Amino acid sequence: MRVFSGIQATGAKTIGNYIGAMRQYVATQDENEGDAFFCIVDLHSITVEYDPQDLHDRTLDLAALLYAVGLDPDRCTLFCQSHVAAHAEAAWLLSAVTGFGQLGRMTQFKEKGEGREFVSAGLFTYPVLMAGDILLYQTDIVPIGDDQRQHLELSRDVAERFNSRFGETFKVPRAVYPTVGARIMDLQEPTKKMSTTASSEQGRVLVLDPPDTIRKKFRTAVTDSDREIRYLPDEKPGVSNLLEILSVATGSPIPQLEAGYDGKGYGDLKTDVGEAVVELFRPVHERYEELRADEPELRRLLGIGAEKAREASAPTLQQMYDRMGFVRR
Ligand code: AQP
Repeated sequence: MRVFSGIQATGAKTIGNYIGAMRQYVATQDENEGDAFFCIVDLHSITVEYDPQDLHDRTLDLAALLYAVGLDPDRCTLFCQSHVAAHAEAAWLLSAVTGFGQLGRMTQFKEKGEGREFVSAGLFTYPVLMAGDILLYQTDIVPIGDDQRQHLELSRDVAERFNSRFGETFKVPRAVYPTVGARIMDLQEPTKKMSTTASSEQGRVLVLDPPDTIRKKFRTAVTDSDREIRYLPDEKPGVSNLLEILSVATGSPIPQLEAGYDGKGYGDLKTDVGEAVVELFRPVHERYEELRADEPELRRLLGIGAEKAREASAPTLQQMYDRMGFVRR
């Protein structure tokens, strides 16, 4: 089964990115050895205001982090989007079969563009680039968080439209979401998604936050004025979010956790989640420091990944050009 997923090189990565994406990457790598492709989508990162030096450093930070959480360069392909020119080419070709109206309905475009003086054309067309990322690899499954649902639907529509206009070219990919934690919520505003860019410092927990910072953020998480520890996402979003995080960090199912808190208060839950997350990330922190210190090795590994990705994507790109009527040689 071919797996593909992309992750942006902007901002420090949150526990939401870890649960929604990275953890699934490692699981799908293990289940589909040699057939999983993960992409640091650096071209996506320029669609909003950014600093070039920051993009450069964050790209290497993210590569180190992805290896630290368990991606294995011998068993999967990790690469940077900008290293494989096919991605930019595919985006342009696919723009011919992407509707302007459909792009305008993307909620992420509306949210990220709202209230800004300058909204880049790239922010609008970003989902086309994403569709190309996925389709170039004849992908079967795309492990993502719930917030990417609409973009994945668009990728499927684009694949179908291309196939019916130019002939069967792409596999139509299917998304896979984590069973628990598909949408980790902001700790201070638990009705909103925890976000790299939109959440406040206290509202988001970073994978690389120091242990005491992690503990403090959970201790000050917003819950409600009730006392009962129950998993009711609509009525008790704060408590339910903490239970989901605890469930992922400990491996215990939510009903079992709920039962264990009979007679206990929110303070106990917050302390336990904090400790469980500190333990979850402890080995990641250690591996990250080692990997990040060796920049030449990171670049070497990304180079090998890019080579494999170029090889895997080239036949599909060639087919796209051929089917669309281009004279190539
Ligand atoms: N809160 C979340 N819960 C579960 N999954 C999440 N993801 C993001 N936030 C959550 C998943 O992480 C993957 C990579 O995301 P990305 O960094 O490429 O871009 P994003 O989705 O835009 O991430 P952020 O952190 O939310 O940044 P902002 O808010 O700036 O856009 C994706 O699979 C995503 O679903």
